[in-house]
Amino acid sequence: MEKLIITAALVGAEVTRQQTPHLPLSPREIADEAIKVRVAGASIVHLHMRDQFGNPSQDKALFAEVISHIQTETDLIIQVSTGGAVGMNAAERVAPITLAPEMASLSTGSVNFGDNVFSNPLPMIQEFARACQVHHVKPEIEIFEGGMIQNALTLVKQGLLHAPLHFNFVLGVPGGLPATAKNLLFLLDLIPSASTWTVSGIGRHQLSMNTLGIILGGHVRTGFEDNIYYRKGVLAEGNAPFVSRLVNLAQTLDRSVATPLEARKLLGILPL
Ligand code: KMH
Ligand code: ZN
Repeated sequence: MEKLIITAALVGAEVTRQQTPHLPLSPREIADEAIKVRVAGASIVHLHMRDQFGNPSQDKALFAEVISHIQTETDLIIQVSTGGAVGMNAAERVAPITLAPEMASLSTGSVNFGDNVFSNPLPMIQEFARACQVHHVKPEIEIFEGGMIQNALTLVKQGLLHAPLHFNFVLGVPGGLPATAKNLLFLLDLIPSASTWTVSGIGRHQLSMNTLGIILGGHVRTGFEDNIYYRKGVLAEGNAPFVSRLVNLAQTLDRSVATPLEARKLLGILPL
């Protein structure tokens, strides 16, 4: 199997300091968290920003500050979120792509998201995919439901996405596809064979979904965006302990962990 790429989704848009005191919020805190997960073995950081009140923000200046710290202090692959938070408009969401990071998330469909709807109409997806092309950003296609894969394939036909595609299956969002082995296998059957993929499990499903990702030859995403508990009732004291646990698990299962440079080659960001 190819080496394992570990993505750390450090912050997210939904988790609050009330839920966990360990959540990084300020640009410096987020950058420090990135350094810690790099030391632990992550090669990609998936980034959301928060404003001075801790609310989700797609402010370009905040992204620029954090990206500058991370690029100066690590060799991590930076993946900005274009999902932002439920209710944000397209102009807000696309803003960080214009900083030309190496990667950006791209959700290719709408899904119920708890009490809300994470809305991604096709024209918006096309706009974000075009922005990725203009700024030479590798999209990570976020899949919360099976039909989203079909939309991604439509964008391939339209010349807005190009193989090899990279997918992230986000399973277990309330209202989305549940985090089960059967659902993961179902999704894997739908993607083009040359694709790379990673898997994220929400809440208590994080570790089980990550374990399946390691065993099945995919890649894994961990971090506070998806889960704040290290184990039942015990808050993780940062994102790095999640990453360290996956590194240990991968070693136990005889899978080596990719460096950021190796991850760039596996994802086609750099030639092999
Ligand atoms: N916060 C969610 C509504 C992404 O980053 O691309 C969307 C999200 C997906 O987090
Ligand atoms: Zn996200």
